[in-house]
Amino acid sequence: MFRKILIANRGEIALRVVRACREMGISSVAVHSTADADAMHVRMADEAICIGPAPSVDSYLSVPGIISACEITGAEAIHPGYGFLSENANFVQVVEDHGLTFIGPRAEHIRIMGDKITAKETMRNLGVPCVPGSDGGVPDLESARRIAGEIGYPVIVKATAGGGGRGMKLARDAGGLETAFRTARAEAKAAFGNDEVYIEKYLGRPRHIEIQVFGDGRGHAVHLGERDCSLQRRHQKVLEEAPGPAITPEQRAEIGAVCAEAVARIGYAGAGTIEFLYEDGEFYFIEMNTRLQVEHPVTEAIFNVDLVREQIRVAAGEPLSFAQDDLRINGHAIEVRINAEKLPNFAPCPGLVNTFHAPGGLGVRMDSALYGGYRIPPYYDSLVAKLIVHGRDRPEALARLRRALGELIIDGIDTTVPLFVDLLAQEDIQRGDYTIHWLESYLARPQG
Ligand code: MV4
Repeated sequence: MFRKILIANRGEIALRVVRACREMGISSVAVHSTADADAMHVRMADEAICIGPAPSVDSYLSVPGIISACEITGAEAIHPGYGFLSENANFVQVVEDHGLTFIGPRAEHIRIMGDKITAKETMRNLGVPCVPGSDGGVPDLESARRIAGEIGYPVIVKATAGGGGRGMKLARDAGGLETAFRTARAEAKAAFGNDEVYIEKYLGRPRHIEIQVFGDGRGHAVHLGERDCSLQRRHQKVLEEAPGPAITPEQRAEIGAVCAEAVARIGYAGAGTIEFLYEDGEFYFIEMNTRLQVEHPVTEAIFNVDLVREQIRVAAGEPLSFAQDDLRINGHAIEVRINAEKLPNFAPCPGLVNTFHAPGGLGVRMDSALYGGYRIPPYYDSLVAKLIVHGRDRPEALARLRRALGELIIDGIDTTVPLFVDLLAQEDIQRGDYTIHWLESYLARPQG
């Protein structure tokens, strides 16, 4: 096992990794920008090292800075958290070239899943059900017309280098295809330097369901069910829950087995998420994320596992500490993402936190790097806390979430907490009856 791990991240996820390291008897190294000298992850880690100025490109994204920090501190492995360098195949290569261990999948698997056409082709060949569409890239408008005609309108044109909602254009009918195709290509070229696009049948009212998988890197893998992450605004998740309110145990077992088998066959190492659109009882693969996700705690809650501990074990060459048959769902979990943002426009709202009081009690987990007197810097993501509740069933989890939100105090800045109080009063939310469009349409309503 590693003696020392460097955490190439900040905020609540850096703290999450520090906690796993401490429980495993592993020493932790925080890295930080000059703007984060007072950050909680710096205080909580065993050691901390400044790697550059405030802008992420000069600090949390600085490959030389992070590699140097490992050499100075003697860290043997790097946990990337999410975002930043977590899905950068070139970074993984550099880490390995320096004799260090990346806590995550191999560079090859990150590269495959980072190119959405290659990801889809790989998954289809592994037996994972995909959205009907072009098999591969669409080189010109003529091919686009032929393919769209075959699969039927509406269709969506997506950038292979995109993902997470970036670089997508909808064509409702044949008349809209030329504009969708041309603008998707132009935007992809400008944003990613790669104008390759593909076409899919557009699904009108799906849910976003993602399957948590875990591979040991030696051809064995398990799944940990699904999360329903349909409640999103501008492709940012707002609330996630597990299990998915619309998914039956039979569907879970079936799609879960397909996903575990797929990642086992490619020899995948560590945590991964296979994203699907789910409509009328069917799953359609869209993308795979090769990192630990923000919303991993809802899965940890219902399966009673520590996913970061498992990532570290697998990276150190140890086996997973559970088999598929050991994994049983216990109850229901919900996470809300508390952002330093001012409603109703979600404008970023950094600044001084005067008072911070985290809720507690049975079934309540608060992952946050906030503290009273902390000044939230304006340079980074606005996520400041994740409140995760766990109950015996969904109604109990909802009641616990309402209760916990009432205990939470964050004074001095605006947050998205009032939105969650409002959402909990909505019948659709209470019934679990929502698609990927529910939240945006709720926010567009006069009273919402
Ligand atoms: C789609 C789709 C409908 N049909 N693909 C957006 C993010 C990216 N991961 C995939 N996205 C979508 N792909 C087909 N064929 C609708 C979306 C989509 C969406 C997906 C998940 C969660 C929220 C969303 C909001 C708008 C559009």
